[in-house]
Amino acid sequence: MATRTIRSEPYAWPYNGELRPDNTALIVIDMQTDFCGVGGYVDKMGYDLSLTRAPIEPIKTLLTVMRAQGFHIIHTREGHRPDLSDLPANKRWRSQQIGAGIGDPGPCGRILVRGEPGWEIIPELAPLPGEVIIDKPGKGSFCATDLELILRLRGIDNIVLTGITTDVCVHTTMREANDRGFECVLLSDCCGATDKSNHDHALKMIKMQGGVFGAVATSAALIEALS
Ligand code: C5J
Repeated sequence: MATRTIRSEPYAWPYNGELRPDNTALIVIDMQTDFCGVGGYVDKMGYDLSLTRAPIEPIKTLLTVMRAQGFHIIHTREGHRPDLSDLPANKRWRSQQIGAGIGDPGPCGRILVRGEPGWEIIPELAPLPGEVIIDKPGKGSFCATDLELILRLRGIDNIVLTGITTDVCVHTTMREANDRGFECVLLSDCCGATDKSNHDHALKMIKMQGGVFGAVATSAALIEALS
């Protein structure tokens, strides 16, 4: 079968040209009200929601294309158990310092707590029945989850990373995946950070050293390659 790659930096991804629906997963990270909705965690911290909402439409378009072609689709949600038994004390303390205490009541229910309205994935990007959802207590999607097991059982080698925030949960997940041998690409227009400069620098970091964590592309480049 012919090889297929996409236009990306600093190399054409994936490195071996083996881009297929059966060995490639799209991961949509933390597109929850708490990170991009009015009254959620990021809003309470006082950040500009337009930055974390920017990837919504590009991800929606990409989901339509990749779902139609049968790619694996995986969603993640950051959040804690209602009794907060999986919430490190320092994480809680730090969130309180910025006025958005994890576990405290807010306009969208208790902040970053599983089952609360703010913790839900936004309706525009709601998972379809059968799509995998990973609930994670931390930034990385591999920490204290069964994500790696699911990827290995499905024979997935390549991961397309999207979601929020570029510099925190998306970057941590990309680093974890890269260390486990997965071939990763981050789609720049399908990610957003609470700070534009952090977003830009997070992309720059990936491209160092020949692609130290993988590659960076746009959703247009991926869609073009899949057409
Ligand atoms: C953060 C995330 N920033 N999804 N979480 O706390 O990036």
